[in-house]
Parts: sequence; structure tokens; C-alpha cells
Amino acid sequence: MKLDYLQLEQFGAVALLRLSRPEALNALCVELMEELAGVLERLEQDRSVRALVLTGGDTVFAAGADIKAMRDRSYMDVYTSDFVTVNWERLASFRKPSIAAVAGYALGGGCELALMCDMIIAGESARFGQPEIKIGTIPGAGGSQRLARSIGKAKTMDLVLTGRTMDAEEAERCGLVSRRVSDATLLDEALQAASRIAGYSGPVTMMAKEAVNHAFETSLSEGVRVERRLFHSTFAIDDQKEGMAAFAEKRAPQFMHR
Ligand code: DAK
Repeated sequence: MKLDYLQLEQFGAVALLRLSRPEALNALCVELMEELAGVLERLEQDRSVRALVLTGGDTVFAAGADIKAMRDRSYMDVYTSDFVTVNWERLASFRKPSIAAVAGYALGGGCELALMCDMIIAGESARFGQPEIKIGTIPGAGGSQRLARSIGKAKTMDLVLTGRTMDAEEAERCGLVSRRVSDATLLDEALQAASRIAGYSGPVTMMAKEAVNHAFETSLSEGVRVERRLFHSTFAIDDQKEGMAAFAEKRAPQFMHR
């Protein structure tokens, strides 16, 4: 598959996907998002891949959707064509664990893309923001919703209404990112975390992700019920038998991902 806006590598069971449109600070044009959705579809089907790291460049993750490409589009056009929605939502529906490794700007759609991943690891240079207000619009790929669920109303309103950016230290403090590391170690850290995840049972990590994500969609009692059902389901998986047997026998488990 020829890629114009992305670079794809594989390290063991981890796919490393880089946004690569440096001349426009990785602005997320329609073509890039189409390509991203296509690659994610392929990775979803690829049984040799059990975790994903999504990253950008050394100084920018992504500066948002492509402003120049969308500036003249009409309401009728974006509404009736459901402007790029399907491709944008592909990452949110990706079922394997995903980590965003963010250095530099993650603005607008860039921040929203990172928020669709299961974890964000930030380099010291990371700058998060939803600056759409400055260009006469509002977040369009879930930023107002995922940020509010992630860091609460106060910080979300601050970012969305003022358009300011948040540095890595603040992002870690308010729980937007799970780890803050030096830029130099960012990719290693993300790949190590991903390969640790990929070393566990593939179907079980998918269930774990599904359980946590359910917390954002439902009431506590319903969420606990779903978690219980998924927990019960792990007992139908060979890897649960292997994992518990290995613990009892004081040896490393050999997961077969089934
Ligand atoms: N779009 C297009 N081009 C961009 C861009 C963007 N978002 N960001 C940067 N560029 C381009 C610049 O125009 C410039 O191009 P040339 O002039 O060289 O041709 C080049 O990248 C370098 O940018 P700068 O010269 O501006 O670089 P600086 O270092 O001075 O500034 C910056 C970096 C990140 C602070 C600045 O570029 C900036 O403010 N960029 C815009 C940030 C922004 O407003 N982002 C939010 C965009 S709106 C939806 C899904 C998603 C969305 C909406 C709907 N649906 C599913 C419905 C998302 C919306 C957005 O993200």
C-alpha cells in the first residue's frame, strides 16, 4: 500500500504510524484522513499487530484539520456530505490498544486525534489545544466531549473558549496524558509501553480496552455489569487458562492470542 501522508513501520507486534505532512505541520487534510482510515482498517485485520503507536514529527504531532482546504466549503456541502466524519471516527472505533506519542503541537483535530487513542504519552515539547475559536469555529471531531470527560469542565472550557495551549506539565497534572517524558525518549517510551501491551493476550487487551471505554458511555451500574460480562468472557479464552496456570507454576506465560 503506497502511503503519501503516513509512514508505517512494525516492531514485533506493534505498528508505528507516523503522520507525515511536514510542510503543513501535519495538517489533517481529507486525503490524509482517508489514508489513515485505510491503514487502520488494515491493521485491525492484521493478526500480527496487537498494539498501535500513533505519532507525528519531532516538533509537531498535528496542527489540526487543514484550514486552507476547508475554509471555502459551504454549510450545505459539509452537512450533506457529513464532512470527513467516517474517516475521522475510524481511530475512535479502532479495537486494538493505541497510544499517541505527542511531541510539539497537537492542536484542534490533532488534539482530538490524540484523544481518540487509549493513552497519550507526551514529550516535554507537547502543546495541546483546541484553538478553533480563533478561526471562527468550534471543535468538530469530539474535542469538546472527550476533553471534558478526560480533564473536566473547567480546563476544557478554558482551552475551548480562550484557544490557549496547555504544555506537557499541565497536561500531565490534569490527567490528559498518562506519562510525560523527554522528547528524546518519547518514541522509545511509547514503543516500550505498546510492546508490553502487545505481549499480553491480544483478545484480552481488546476486552480490557472495551471495558474502560464503556465507562464513558454509560451509568456506573451498567458499566460494572458490562465489565463483569467481559471478565466472565476471558474465561472462554485459552490465554486466561495459560496466564493463571503460568502464575501458579511460577513461569512466564506463553500467550497464544486466542
Ligand atoms: N491547516 C493548514 N495549514 C496549516 C495548518 C492547518 N491547521 N497549520 C499550519 N499550517 C501551515 C501554515 O499555513 C504554513 O504553511 P505555509 O505558509 O508555509 O504554506 C505551515 O503550515 C507552517 O505553519 P506556520 O508558519 O503557521 O508555523 P508557526 O510555527 O509559525 O505556527 C502553529 C505554528 C501551529 C501555531 C500555527 O501554524 C497554527 O496556529 N496553526 C493552526 C492551528 C489551528 O487553528 N488548528 C485548528 C484547525 S481547525 C471534523 C474533524 C476535525 C475538525 C473539524 C471537523 N469533522 C469530523 C466534522 C478539526 C478542525 C480543526 O482542527
